[in-house]
Amino acid sequence: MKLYDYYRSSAAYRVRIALELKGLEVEHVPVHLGRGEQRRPEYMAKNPQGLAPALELDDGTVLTQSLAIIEYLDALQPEPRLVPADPLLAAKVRAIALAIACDIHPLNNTRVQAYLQNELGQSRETVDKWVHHWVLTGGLEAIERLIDPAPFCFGATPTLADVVLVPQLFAARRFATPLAHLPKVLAVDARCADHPAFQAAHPSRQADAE
Ligand SMILES: N[C@@H](CCC(=O)N[C@@H](CS)C(=O)NCC(=O)O)C(=O)O
Repeated sequence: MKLYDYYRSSAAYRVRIALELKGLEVEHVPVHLGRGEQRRPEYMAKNPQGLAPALELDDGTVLTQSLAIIEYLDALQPEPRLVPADPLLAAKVRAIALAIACDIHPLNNTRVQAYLQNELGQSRETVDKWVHHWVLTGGLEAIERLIDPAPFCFGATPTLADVVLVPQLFAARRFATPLAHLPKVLAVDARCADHPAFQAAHPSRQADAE
């Protein structure tokens, strides 16, 4: 399998954590988002959304959308399970993952920030204010109230909730989002930082890191 990846893409980082947790090896193919490689025709042919990540299977099938890719990996190799078998717990885990992937991340994505600055003429300061507002309000501040760390978001082992939360915190720090008022979220992040799979997937450990 090939993962079309970019070291500091939080969506690609989610998939890297899932692969590491499951011990699955892939070839990493860097797509430099800063240079716009995601919009090259060769890449658009694989992912018509022009976003990272994409996972190309050995038969050439290409999967897009990080959560769909992770659910595929969870079905392919069920241990360790990232979406719990218990339906109630699964719903709680998916709620965190979806809150981040659907409600937070799209508002701090590169293309959204670039549009605010370049097309709508907003200053970097205003864009940072936008990012902080949408990442925190109804976002990480709500997640602080939804998780139940023990020590991961929902128990003794990482789930999809942790896999999606950690990259969002990496992105939040990149844009200097204040996080000190989120002790439960920070405790989960600190626990994950000690886990070898999360360490191996960290942006700073990727071959294309700058
Ligand atoms: N919902 C998508 C989001 C993918 C996404 O937005 N990827 C970002 C990097 S984190 C990207 O490729 N951005 C490039 C751009 O905005 O042009 C997923 O989960 O895979």
